[in-house]
Order: sequence, then structure tokens, then C-alpha cells
Amino acid sequence: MALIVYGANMSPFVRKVRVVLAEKSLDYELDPVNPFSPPPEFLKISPLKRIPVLRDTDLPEPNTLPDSSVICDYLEHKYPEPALYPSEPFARGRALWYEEYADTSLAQTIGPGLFFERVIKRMLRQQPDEAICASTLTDKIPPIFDYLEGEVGDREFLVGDTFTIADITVGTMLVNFEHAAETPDAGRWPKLAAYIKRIHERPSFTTCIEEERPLVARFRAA
Ligand SMILES: N[C@@H](CCC(=O)N[C@@H](CS)C(=O)NCC(=O)O)C(=O)O
Repeated sequence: MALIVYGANMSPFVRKVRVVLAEKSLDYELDPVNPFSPPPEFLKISPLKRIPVLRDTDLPEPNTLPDSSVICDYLEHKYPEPALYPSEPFARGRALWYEEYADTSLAQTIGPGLFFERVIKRMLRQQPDEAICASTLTDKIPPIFDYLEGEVGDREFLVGDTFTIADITVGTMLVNFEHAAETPDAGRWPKLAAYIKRIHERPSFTTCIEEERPLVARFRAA
């Protein structure tokens, strides 16, 4: 297989890359790496010790790229169809902004504030700290969802009239929100809730979500 993704399927950043690969109908191998106890040689290809890393075996070594944003940009340039980034400069800038917002604000809120507590801690046979989850849901999530509700508005997609990296990145972070047994409150954020449901119904997302759900369910129930 020419393309190898190193990482774990429940990482939102790994999923972001997998959704891009699926949307572009590219075959790849997912080579499991636990970023919290990576094999020593992993540090050579990921000096920040993070997943994902992509290897393109079509190329001579060094043929690896760390970081989901770098990887998705590379895939877009090497496999331009279907385009997942707008070509018009300002629209492209907007898409990159939503990608950045999701990679930082959403990831840093949902990751440690919910997903780590309710899923990863269970895997480590520890009890979730529900006080952390409650404060995340009460204090940290609402301003983010208020912002996204306004940005989605009555649009089908975040930027222009096609599915882009903006939708992929916001969508993947919200999968982890759902893995942590939460969904955006449709009474308070109706546009965001409907938008996320639509994005998660795309086959590129459902393939990942269906693969991950049994594992999440096993640990959430433990
Ligand atoms: N900016 C990176 C972030 C990747 C990231 O934070 N991955 C997490 C897993 S979801 C990780 O590897 N964490 C391990 C660590 O930070 O030590 C990207 O977009 O790929």
C-alpha cells in the first residue's frame, strides 16, 4: 500500500486524515500507534510524539509527514480530485481558519474536558471526573457552539457550497464529543446540530464512526 497512516482510530486528527483519504477514494493502511507509549523509532518521524503521521512509499525516504493539517494539504496537492479546499483565495482562507479553530479550540475543549475523562480514563481503568465534564459542558462548550451556530447559519457547508476541510475538521472533533456521550443540544443550537448530523452521515465519516463505536461502547460501559 503506497500510503500508510500511523495512529489510532479514535484520534480526531487521525480521523481527519482518514476522512480526506476516503473522500478522495484513496487506499491506505492504518498502522496502529499509541501516542502515549509509542515505539522508540516513532519519535524519528514524529518529533512532537503525536499522531497522525503519513508515509508515502511512492517516494524515497524520508517519506513521512507529521501533523494532520500538513498531511491533508499534501494529499490535496498530490490528489486534487475531488477538491477539499476552496480555490478562491478568501474562501480558502476561511476554510483554513475553521480548520485551525477546530484543531485548537474544539480539540482542546472536547479532548481533555470530555473525551479523556469519559473514554480514555475508562480504558486506563480510572473513573471519569464528572466535575470536569460538567464544567466543560456548562462553561466552555456554549461559547464555541454559539459561534459555530452563527457561522453555519442556513448554509449546508461552512464555506461556499461544497464540502471542505472546514467541515471535515469541525466534524471530526464533534465525533469525539459524541463518543463522550454528548450531542449538540438541538433546542439551543438547532443549525449546528442539524449540520453535524448531515456531516456525520457522509460515508467517509460513517465508516470511521462505525469502526470506532464498538470500542468506545465497550469502555464507556465498563
Ligand atoms: N497538530 C497535531 C495534533 C495531533 C495530536 O494532538 N494528536 C494527539 C492524539 S489525538 C496526540 O498524538 N497526543 C499525544 C501527545 O500529545 O503526546 C495534528 O494536527 O496532527
